[in-house]
Amino acid sequence: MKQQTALITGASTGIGKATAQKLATEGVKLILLARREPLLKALQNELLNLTECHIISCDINDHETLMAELQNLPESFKEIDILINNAGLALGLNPAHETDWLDWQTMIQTNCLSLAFLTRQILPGLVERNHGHIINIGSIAGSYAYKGANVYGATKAFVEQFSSNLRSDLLGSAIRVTNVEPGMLNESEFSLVRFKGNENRANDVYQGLTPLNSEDVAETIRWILAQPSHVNINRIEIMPVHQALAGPTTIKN
Ligand code: 8X3
Repeated sequence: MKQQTALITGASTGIGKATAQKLATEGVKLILLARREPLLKALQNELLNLTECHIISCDINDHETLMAELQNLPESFKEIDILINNAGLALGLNPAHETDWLDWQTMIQTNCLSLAFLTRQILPGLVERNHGHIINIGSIAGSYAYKGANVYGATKAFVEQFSSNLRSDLLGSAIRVTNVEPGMLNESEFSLVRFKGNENRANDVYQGLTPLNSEDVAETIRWILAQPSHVNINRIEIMPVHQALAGPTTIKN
């Protein structure tokens, strides 16, 4: 069987990096996309003995550069089998009327527009080869409302519905689409970005509970990809034991 090639966005840290590490152990060739070149190079070096990696250091919101990079992929990376749309962010946890409009714009731009843009670029190749898997990283915030999630949650609801609608459009093909919906996750820059570098606020979110880590989600992605080719995991929701719809628990063992 042909060696698979996966394009992972937001590959330099968190879920993206953990997924790259996981898929490398399965021998999947990787296209790693993120803004920070030094981090991508370090990851490429780390995975050197496991698989081939091509790195694209560019802002996913720079669509012109992104398109040029995709058009100039090295020959052996041109046929992408797996797209992991992981790049995304939350900014702020303030009530809607106290938020920064630019934060809303950035979240919609990155989480919705750029995810849709990249998917639109990759889809024709998948359809032509009648093969492939798109894995979108959504969030529990796309299904459940909580205070301060306002536009972030709405962007993840977009990702969830976009995933379902892609499934409808691709019905009759062999292409699979999955929306992965993690809850509270540490060991990534997610919370630090949300609170704009304020480490105390970022860490406060996880006080008294054990959140998911990126490896938990990466392992779920490995499992999704390993399903027989006639099986599509549509959505999968993953929370830490210490999180439920009521919010983080205060009960301690
Ligand atoms: C982030 C998960 O629980 O912080 O996507 O909203 S949560």
